[in-house]
Order: sequence, then structure tokens, then C-alpha cells
Amino acid sequence: MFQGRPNRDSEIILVGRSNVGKSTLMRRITGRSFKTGKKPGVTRKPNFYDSPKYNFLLTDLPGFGFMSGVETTYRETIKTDIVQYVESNSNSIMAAILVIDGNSAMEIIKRHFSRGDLPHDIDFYNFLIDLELPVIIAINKIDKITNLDATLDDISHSFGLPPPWKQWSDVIAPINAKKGEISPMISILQNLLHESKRDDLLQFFK
Ligand SMILES: Nc1nc2c(ncn2[C@@H]2O[C@H](COP(=O)(O)OP(=O)(O)OP(=O)(O)O)[C@@H](O)[C@H]2O)c(=O)[nH]1
Ligand SMILES: [Mg+2]
Repeated sequence: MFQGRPNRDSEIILVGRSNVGKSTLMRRITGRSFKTGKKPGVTRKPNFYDSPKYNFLLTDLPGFGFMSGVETTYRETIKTDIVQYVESNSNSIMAAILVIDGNSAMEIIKRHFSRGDLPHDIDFYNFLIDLELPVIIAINKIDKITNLDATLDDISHSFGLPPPWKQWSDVIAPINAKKGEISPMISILQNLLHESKRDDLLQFFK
């Protein structure tokens, strides 16, 4: 189980496979520096952005799935830790941002389906929905996608959201975390916070 979580009543989490850009996004949102990297498995423990004043926490969780140089058993441990973290803090979690690498997602999803496996991203999405947590699917690295609308439709479809993806713009946010082009995700978060009567937290998502 991950240690060191500040005890706060409101939390937003960043989750997703390794190397999809969660920590890069965390940097963009907070303006603070968090370790990012070219290889998967950079974040091994949660990064917390803590606001005691607002009783609020933004959490960048370690990635699940493939990590270079990491043994399978350790990988499984991390996934279990993430699941336990989300389950035990689900009463405080206001939203989960599921970050996906838009450039490689479909290839990985198709490969898993063709083997008869449930892709990690979809498995995790279902897990979050089962906990009744609001989920934002942040499709990152859109700068690397050639046929954007078609790819977004495919990804949307694989999550059980029938195309066109644009009708799900309250769930799906195409972003480029590296360049800071994250306004579709910020808009969704702003709406969510407003609807939860937490306008006091809007200042963290400008
Ligand atoms: N082209 C492109 N690269 C990006 C984007 N966002 C992040 N990256 C790159 O993707 C790599 C991984 O980014 P991280 O933020 O470390 O990914 P992470 O999800 O935190 O990875 P773990 O900590 O291993 O789970 C880095 O080389 C980033 O610079 C993006 O929008 N476009
Ligand atoms: Mg990271």
C-alpha cells in the first residue's frame, strides 16, 4: 500500500498506463516540477500536490502495465497498490483522470482483445465506473496522431462510447500535455467542480 497520503477530504487522481504522460500533465496543471521520463515506470510512488487550506489533493499515481526493466511480480504489486489506493480513498475522490497515450492506445487495445484479454485501460475504466467515480478520459499525445478524428472514434468505441467521439466531450478530452494544450480537460473539470458546488477549487484548474 502506498504511504504518505496527506489526509484530505477532496481528491482528484491521475491514473493510466506507464509513460502516457501523467506526470507531464501534473506539471502542467500545478506548475510544479515532477519527475517525467522517456521510459515507462518513472513514477513509483504517488506524487501529491497538497492544499491543506482547501482540504484538497491532486494525485499523480504510478503507471500500470508495461515498465522497462521491471519484473512482472513488481508490476502486479503496483497495480494492486493502485486498486487498493482508489478503493480505500473512493469517498474522497471527486474525479479520476484516466490518461491514455492516443498514439499507441488502439494498437495495444487491439492486441489485448485479439488475445482474448481485457486491455488494462478498459479494465481500469470499468473499475472506476463501478466505484461510481466520475471519469475523464484524457487522450494525450495528440500531436503524434495522424488521423485524429478517426482515432478518437476508435478509442471512444473501445470504451463502450459509440462514435462520433464528439458527443462524449464531457468525458473524452484530447490533449497535448507536453505543449500545455489541455483546455478540453480543464473545461470538463471546471464543469464537474461547479456541479459539485466546489467553485473554490476552480483556481487549481485554469
Ligand atoms: N509527443 C508527446 N509526448 C508527451 C506528451 N506528454 C508527455 N509526453 C512524453 O511522454 C513521456 C512520458 O511522460 P511521463 O509524464 O513521465 O509519463 P507517466 O505517465 O508519468 O509515466 P510513469 O510515471 O512511468 O507512469 C515523456 O518523454 C514526456 O515528455 C505529449 O502530449 N506529446
Ligand atoms: Mg509519472
